[in-house]
Amino acid sequence: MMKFKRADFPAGFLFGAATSSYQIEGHAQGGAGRTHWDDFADTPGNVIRAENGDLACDHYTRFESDFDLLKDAGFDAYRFSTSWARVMPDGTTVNPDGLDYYDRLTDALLERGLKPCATLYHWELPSALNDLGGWRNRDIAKWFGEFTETIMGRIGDRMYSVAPINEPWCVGWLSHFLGHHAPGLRDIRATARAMHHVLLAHGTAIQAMRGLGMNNLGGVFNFEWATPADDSPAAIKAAELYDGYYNRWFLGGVFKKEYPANVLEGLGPHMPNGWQDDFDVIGQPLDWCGLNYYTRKVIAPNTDPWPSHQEVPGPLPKTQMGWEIYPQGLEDFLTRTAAEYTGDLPLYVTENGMASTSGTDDQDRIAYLNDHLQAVQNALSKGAPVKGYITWSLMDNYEWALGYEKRFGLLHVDFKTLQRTPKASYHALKQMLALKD
Ligand code: IFM
Repeated sequence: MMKFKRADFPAGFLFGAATSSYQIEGHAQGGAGRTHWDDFADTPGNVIRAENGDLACDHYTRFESDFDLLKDAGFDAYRFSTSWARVMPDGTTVNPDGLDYYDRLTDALLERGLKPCATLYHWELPSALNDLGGWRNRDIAKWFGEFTETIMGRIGDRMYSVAPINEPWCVGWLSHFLGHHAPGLRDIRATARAMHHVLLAHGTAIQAMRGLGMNNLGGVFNFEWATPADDSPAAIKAAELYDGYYNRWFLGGVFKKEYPANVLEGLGPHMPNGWQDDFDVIGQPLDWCGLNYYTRKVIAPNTDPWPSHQEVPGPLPKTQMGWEIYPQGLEDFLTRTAAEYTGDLPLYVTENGMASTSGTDDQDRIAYLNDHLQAVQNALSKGAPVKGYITWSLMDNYEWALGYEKRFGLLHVDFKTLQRTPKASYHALKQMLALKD
């Protein structure tokens, strides 16, 4: 069971569960357009068993009963994303069914007293826009602003909160430098451009939503703590660079209107012309900052070209993803973000959870959640203004290049029958959330 009660957290502290469109909806339904993730998954070798999100959890037709389960657990909020290609199949032309879908989904949340927390983009770009260069093309900011106006023009009046882009590091570095996600590039020039344009698009979307009169707008960033492999100056420098391009690039751009110097050493020569003039858009004031946190990495130097380092195995227990379990990193990121970047701005843990092979008796997930909620408590007691905790994920789903075998859900999904079965972690959280005094 959970070692906490809801009452152990400050009054009004929000608890929620998260998902994303492509990972659960069933992208082949409802007139959605082809995305660069579909192209990536159709390319041999990119995704385990070449699995894709065509059906996924069929949340597209089952969202009402999924929200019943969310409500029955006692959650306050639901973090979901809107698929650009469902709303605008070719990136620009509106699909009325797509807008209707998110309209119905929003009302279904509100009818159950759940707060809708939207993310505009969670990694599936219309292929037609990828054909034009995708995140490498500066025009993506304009296209994304138009998408933002279209979808939020329809549902923005009923959102509790909105963030433009889930995990900009994944859009930039993971997808253009490491090539692990769509569009699967390994190209430093593409990386520099995507790392910048993703923030330009973020700021453009914030401007668009302010123009619609919306508030409670934030950014959702992912973080990995970088631990030097040893005490040597070279290992410390390597870990600082990992911290720079993983964590500080995005917080620096948005909250300080500058990029870390150690990252610019490598990316600077490849940046688009005039990037220095974009920080007023990138640094649009926000109402909150969201932190997605799962793990740390142990970093050692190597002799490769920049960034000249590598991850080495760490000694801690690992999840099904092979990720070390390191709750201290969550406490440290919450306190460091407030101290160095955001001050009194509300912080939310917008994703945290683990993939596990333990099926419905997921005691390991309960332990993980307890340890990370303890980290939140520690950060609160040090003064970090943490206002909520949203776990990843409501249900087992499509874990991108790793297909359907990595299970992050509070609900087990049988991918043959699509039946949902609450796991022990679902029941434990339900019990915790009911303890209001
Ligand atoms: O499944 C992903 C999600 O799409 C973004 N954050 C991390 C999760 C687990 O890898």
